[in-house]
Amino acid sequence: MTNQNQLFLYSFRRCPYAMRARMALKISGLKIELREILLKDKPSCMLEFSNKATVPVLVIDNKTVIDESYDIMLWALKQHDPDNWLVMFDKSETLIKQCDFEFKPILDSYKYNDQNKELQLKSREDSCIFLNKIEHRLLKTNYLFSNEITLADIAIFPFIRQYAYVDIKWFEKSEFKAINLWLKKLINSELFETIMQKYPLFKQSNKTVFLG
Ligand SMILES: N[C@@H](CCC(=O)N[C@@H](CS)C(=O)NCC(=O)O)C(=O)O
Repeated sequence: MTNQNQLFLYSFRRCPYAMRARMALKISGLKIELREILLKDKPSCMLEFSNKATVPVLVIDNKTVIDESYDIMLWALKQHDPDNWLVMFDKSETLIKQCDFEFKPILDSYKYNDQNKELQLKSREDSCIFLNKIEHRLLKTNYLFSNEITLADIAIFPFIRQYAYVDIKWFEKSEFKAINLWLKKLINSELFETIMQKYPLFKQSNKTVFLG
């Protein structure tokens, strides 16, 4: 894989799945055309590449399509992994899957049930199983699997960020002190700031926009 391959990413700035894909693509150093879309107005060319109709979608050379964020991360880091994010890959897979398939539905229930306080509080309670797990890890090391950032931190933190902002005052005062510290470091990182910059919408802009 070289920079000669044409790569474009359909993305939505505030989507946590797209955030983790953009971070892995950015750290890989590959040149990526960024196609910022609106979820309520997806471009037909994106749907032609992937009828799943979710972001992120990575298109390689106009033919190969990767439309799962975790697979995009792995693909990018397999091309180039300058900070060794893949170093704990085998060990971190279970935790990432727990985030995606167990924590994420609870997060959605917590986030979208603000009209039903009882259900929201129940979701907050349920979320503690996963949060306790990562708090426990972060009491031992600066990041989830070591003292350096690895794949799991990047795959998981956009969802914890979303969770924290549902009720940031509560979260900051909660027992999850190590998570709070970890989250702040990742949110304030240069890499995250870079991938969170505002891009013009793909449909409106006639010019090619690159990630970063
Ligand atoms: N499993 C997918 C999930 C991606 C996903 O659900 N993305 C949301 C945005 S955060 C989406 O595109 N939803 C479609 C919609 O809202 O129309 C992945 O990891 O890429």
